[in-house]
Amino acid sequence: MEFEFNSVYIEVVKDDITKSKLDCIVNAANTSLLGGGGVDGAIHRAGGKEIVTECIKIRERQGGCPVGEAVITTAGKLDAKFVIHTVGPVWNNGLRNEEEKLKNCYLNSLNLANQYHIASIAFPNISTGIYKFPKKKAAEIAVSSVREIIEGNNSSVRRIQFVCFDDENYHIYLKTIKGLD
Ligand code: AR6
Repeated sequence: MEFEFNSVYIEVVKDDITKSKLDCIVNAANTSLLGGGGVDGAIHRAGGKEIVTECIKIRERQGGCPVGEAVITTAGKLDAKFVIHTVGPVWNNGLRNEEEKLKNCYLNSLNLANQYHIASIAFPNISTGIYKFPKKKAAEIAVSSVREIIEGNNSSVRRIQFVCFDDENYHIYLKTIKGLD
């Protein structure tokens, strides 16, 4: 399903994000940037060693990546040109500013994409796996954050994909995005 909003295409797809042919894919990483399970493990496996080599350099420079922030590396062997690694919050009953931190993941990833003149970007459903953020709330935050950037009207990003892996997220995103109409 695809929507056009302020000349930016927003799509919801059900897929494995490592297969994406867009310019940039976003990784739901952890603060160590050294890889892990879920989509992080899949991206590092498919992209090869080049990605972790750049992550290690970033660690040496700035000591990992704080929750809500984002860093960029090569995409190694993937079709994408870049991987933006962002660190979602672990859900803790909403008591630790998780909603704002998740919003920052989307805003900071899109700002970084703009700095690199990236035209198309694919997001996974950050924090909704191992980090257990409630899926509906996470989708609402993802869609509203993206909308905020698009309304700002000065980003290089012209196509944004929400890549859902599980049926539940896919249906939640379809419903949430229809609210944009
Ligand atoms: N393509 C697209 N989405 C995927 C894929 C894939 N190949 N694999 C999983 N997902 P998670 P988190 C979905 O757990 O909750 C890692 O160990 C998955 O269904 O990958 O942010 C990191 O190193 C879910 O909807 O990330 C961190 O320690 C979404 O991606 C921690 O997990 C996010 O699930 C981050 O946890």
